[in-house]
Amino acid sequence: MQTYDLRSDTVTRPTPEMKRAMVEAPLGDDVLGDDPTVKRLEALIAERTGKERGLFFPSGTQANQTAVHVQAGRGDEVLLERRSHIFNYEAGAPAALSGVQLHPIDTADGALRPSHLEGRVRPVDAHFAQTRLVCLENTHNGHGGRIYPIADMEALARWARDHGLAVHLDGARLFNAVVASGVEPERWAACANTVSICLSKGLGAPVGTCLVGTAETIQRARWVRKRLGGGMRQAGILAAAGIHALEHHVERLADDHDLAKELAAGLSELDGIAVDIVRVETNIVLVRVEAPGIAAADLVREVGELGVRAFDVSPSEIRLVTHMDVPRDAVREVPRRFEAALRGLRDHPKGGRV
Ligand code: TLP
Repeated sequence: MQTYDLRSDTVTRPTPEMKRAMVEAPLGDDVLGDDPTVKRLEALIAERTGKERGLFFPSGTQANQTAVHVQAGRGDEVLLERRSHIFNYEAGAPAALSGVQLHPIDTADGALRPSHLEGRVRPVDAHFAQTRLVCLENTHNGHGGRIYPIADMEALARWARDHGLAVHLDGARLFNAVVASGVEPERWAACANTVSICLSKGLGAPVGTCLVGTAETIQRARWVRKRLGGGMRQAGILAAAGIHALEHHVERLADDHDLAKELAAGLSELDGIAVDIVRVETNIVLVRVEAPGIAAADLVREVGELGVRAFDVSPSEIRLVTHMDVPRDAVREVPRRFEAALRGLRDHPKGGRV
């Protein structure tokens, strides 16, 4: 039986061409500053984002946490959206590694606007944590891959500058936003002091994230990366995959977006689940489970037995992520298997199949 792994766009495997680029890459010791392929990737990503420097990290989490660390200190406060990755899925790192206080703010679509932040910058007074940094996310994972409207991000950036705050953009899926909106990466990146961009999500590299910013910020980030154990030696073998991804896998993200929209349309026709099709802007589909007595985790288990892998992200929500390794016939097969799983759960509540 064909399986469809829609748990994340992190599950992709390197293509034969990408593997060839990795094997053929010239290498050196990157901790000693000698790896030409890492340097090439860092220069390429800096150029694409219009920033002075780039720095290659093993993961998005380490890049985000380094950005937090270099822009906020112990006891400082960081403003961010409540469903953001930095707040929810980075193992408590802002507290554990940087000693910062996070101030999560609710939004309807993941985009922080000046109106959300007005009055949240704490006074300069010994009673208060000092507000230093705002973290943004684009596309927004927790809000189903929503794109941050560029005009809103530009307004937020102006507001942050006027209030003396630094801005970090978690752009793990920035190129999904670029391809879906047509807004160039430089324009998004201009809204932030630092931007992290993952190569290991929809772009299909096995490992790696780049952080970009000014030469001075990236120099400090290099120290923090080393301290966190992120200094890698012949890392060019991984950076080569990142270069290949940037050169060959950006435009094709549009296929993932089309597939997500078609999947959403198919799933929205089923009884017992609901999909807000207009909210599917990139490669993530959030499915709401509305069948009485059926929890998202039950449906994930049931559909998993039918060869469709997904994650429940709340008691009533399932996340499906499209990527380059999802066969096209998923458009027909995945809704069919969801329908069968829902039927199975209705006939045998609690997954008690006999
Ligand atoms: N997201 C993963 C999980 O951690 C949830 C996924 O499957 O989507 N920023 C954003 C917006 C992300 O979605 C992720 C990974 C990261 C940062 C962290 O990247 P890694 O996994 O490389 O540390």
